[in-house]
Amino acid sequence: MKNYTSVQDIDSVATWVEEAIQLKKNPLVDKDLGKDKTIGLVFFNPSLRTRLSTQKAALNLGMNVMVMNFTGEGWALEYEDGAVMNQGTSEHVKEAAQVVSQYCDILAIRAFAKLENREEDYQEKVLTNFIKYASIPIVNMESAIGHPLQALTDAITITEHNTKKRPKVVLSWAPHPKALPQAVANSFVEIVQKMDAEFVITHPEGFELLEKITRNVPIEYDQEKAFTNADFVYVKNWSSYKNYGEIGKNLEDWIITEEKMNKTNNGKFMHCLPVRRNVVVADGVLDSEASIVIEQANNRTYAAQLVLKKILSPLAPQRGNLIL
Ligand code: AN0
Ligand code: CP
Repeated sequence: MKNYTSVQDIDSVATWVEEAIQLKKNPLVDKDLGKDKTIGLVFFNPSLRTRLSTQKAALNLGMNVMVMNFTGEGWALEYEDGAVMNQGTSEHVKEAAQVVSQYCDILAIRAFAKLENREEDYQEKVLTNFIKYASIPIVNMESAIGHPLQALTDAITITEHNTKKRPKVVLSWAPHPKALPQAVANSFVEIVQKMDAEFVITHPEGFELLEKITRNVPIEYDQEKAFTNADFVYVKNWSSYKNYGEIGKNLEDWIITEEKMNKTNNGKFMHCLPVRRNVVVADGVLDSEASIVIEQANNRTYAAQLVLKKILSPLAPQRGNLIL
């Protein structure tokens, strides 16, 4: 595999999930695969899980890791072709991407949606320009449109906790005081469509995700109805796609409570984290047995490790038949 930029890069979710579960059992099985190889992790936004789990995954594969925070530390990058750079930007992505390609063997990038201009965000200019100008494989650590490392993690976590042939999975919108991107929800929707599940999305009217992504997944505007008999409740806030970046008004009632979870079939509570307690979800749910968010975060390491392994395998020196 060259790049991992979207859930669409996964050829078989079931196979990848199985491979990741095997890696979790024996994380050091490929500890020499990345020997003398370096991964660069480039952040344009904050992170706890993505930064540490991707680093941990690389270390399990024997790689060296370099981390660069652009916010406050890197040069402000320019992305426009032919720009006259007499304003705020100091370096063009053309040079930056080529330079980093000389220091690293794989480059992972986090660049969130800015939520000001939908067309600009959905063009993914940071990710696509790095892919265009870098000469090394690129991994998406959450772009404007998607968070495929999180989605693979979520598929692993659902599979591990699933007891049914076809579980009911609900993606529920929840309130948040600040506008958040659609990326996590988008990638979750894409991956669940590739799994054997009964899938329902519930959100207030006006919070429909891009139709090209949700396709024919049923949308239920009555949250409690959606929760009925759910085996997994995956909770995430996102700001409106339609009224781009708007957070809505008087939607506090969409918080996840114990009463709502009681409608489910002993359902598990999932969230990618970070989560705002008692805004998105009540303490009683997050601290209950139903919550699997900590294990979910643990699985970030194995999702990242599987992706890096798939990228590294063709890069590793081919060992011919050993002559003893
Ligand atoms: C980010 C988001 O919603 O995309 C990152 C989640 C993994 N969340 C926040 O900014 C709180
Ligand atoms: N879930 C997730 O991506 O967390 P971070 O933003 O802390 O990396």
